[in-house]
Amino acid sequence: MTRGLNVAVLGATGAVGQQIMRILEERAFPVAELRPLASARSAGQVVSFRGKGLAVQPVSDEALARVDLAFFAASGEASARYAPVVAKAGGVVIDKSSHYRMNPAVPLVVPEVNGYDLNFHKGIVASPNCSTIQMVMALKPLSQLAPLKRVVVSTYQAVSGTGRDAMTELENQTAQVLEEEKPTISVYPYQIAFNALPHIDSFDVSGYTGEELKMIHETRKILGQPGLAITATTVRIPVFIGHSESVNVEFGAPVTPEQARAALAAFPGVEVRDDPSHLEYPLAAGPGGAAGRDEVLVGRIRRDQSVPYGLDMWIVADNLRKGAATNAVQIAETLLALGQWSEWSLGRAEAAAAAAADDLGGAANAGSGLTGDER
Ligand code: 2RA
Repeated sequence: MTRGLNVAVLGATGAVGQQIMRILEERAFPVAELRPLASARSAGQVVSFRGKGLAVQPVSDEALARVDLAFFAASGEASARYAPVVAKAGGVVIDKSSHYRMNPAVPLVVPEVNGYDLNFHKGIVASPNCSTIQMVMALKPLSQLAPLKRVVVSTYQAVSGTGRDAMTELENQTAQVLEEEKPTISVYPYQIAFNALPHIDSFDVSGYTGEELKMIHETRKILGQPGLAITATTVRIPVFIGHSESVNVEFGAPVTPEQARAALAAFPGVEVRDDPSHLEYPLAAGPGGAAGRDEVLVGRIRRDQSVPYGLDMWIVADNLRKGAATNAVQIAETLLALGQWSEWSLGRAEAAAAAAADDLGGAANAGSGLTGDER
C-alpha cells in the first residue's frame, strides 16, 4: 500500500495543467509532493495546490528526478524530450500531448473504454484528444449492441481547447464587436467571436485537419478497430468550455434508440439527456450543462432514416475535465488500483524507511482509540 506519490505536472500554468491540480485535489489522489513544472518562460509563477502556493520550476532532467508520476500537459516537443527521462527512471508519464498517441508501444486510454490496455504500458501512457474521448465514451457501449460499421462526426469545439490565450481572445473580441470596434485577431486566423471556423490544427495534404485525423486514428486505436470507417469535420465555435458533437453511427445489425439509451445510461461516466418533448438535450453551458462536470452527456438519439441500421446523436462534454484532466487523473487512479506503485515506489530507499516507520506506527496505534476517519 502506497502512502503518496511524488507527482509532477508539466504545463502547470496552462488551462489543462491547472485543471489537473484541481482534480487531484477534488479526487483526493494520494500526492506526497507536487512539483509544478513549466517552460522557462512560465517558471517562477506561483500555483496553488491544497491551499498552498507552489513556485513553478523550469522543466529539466533534474526537476523530474525521483518522480513517481508525471502529468504532461505541454507541447509534443516537451513530451518527446522529457517523457523518456521519467520512464527510464521508473516513473510513469501520463501524456496529454499528441506525441505518443499513435505509438504502438504506448497505450492510448480512456479508462471506462479500454482501461485494460494499461496492463501493457512501458512507463508512458497517452491520454487521447478531448474530442475523441467524449465520442468513444458513447461509441463503446453502442459497439457492444452491434458492430460499428461507419461513424461520421462533426464537432463544435470550445476555445478553451486551444488554451488560455484563446479564451481571452474570445472575451476581448466579443466586447470589441459589440462596441463596433475592429476585433483584434491573434490566436486564430480569423475572428472567432460570432463565428464558426472549420479549422482546428493544421491542414494535411489530404485536406483533413490534424484534429480530424486525430479523431479518426485515435478512435480506431482505442476501440481496437483499425479498419473502422470514420470521417470527421472539426469546427471551432465561440463557446468557452464544452465541446459538442453531432455523431452519426451506422451499425452492422439493428439497434433501436431505446436500446442505445439503455446501453449508454448503464455505461460509467455517461449520462443520457434525451427528452425532446421537455426540451431536454445535452448542452455545454448553463444549468445542468456539461461545463464543470465529468459526465459525458448524450441525447437527441434517433434513428437515421437514410440507412438500414443507423443512429444520430448529440454528445457534449467538458473538454478540460473528461476531455483532458479528469481522464488523465482517472488513468493514474486505474494504475494505482492495478498496483503500479505498490512495490517499486516503496522500494526507493527513503520511502522504504518511511514505510517501515509508518508500519510500526500503525501497529502501535492499533488499539489507540483512533476512529476510522482519523486513521
Ligand atoms: C482542441 N482538441 O480543442 C484540441 C485540444 N486538445 O483544440
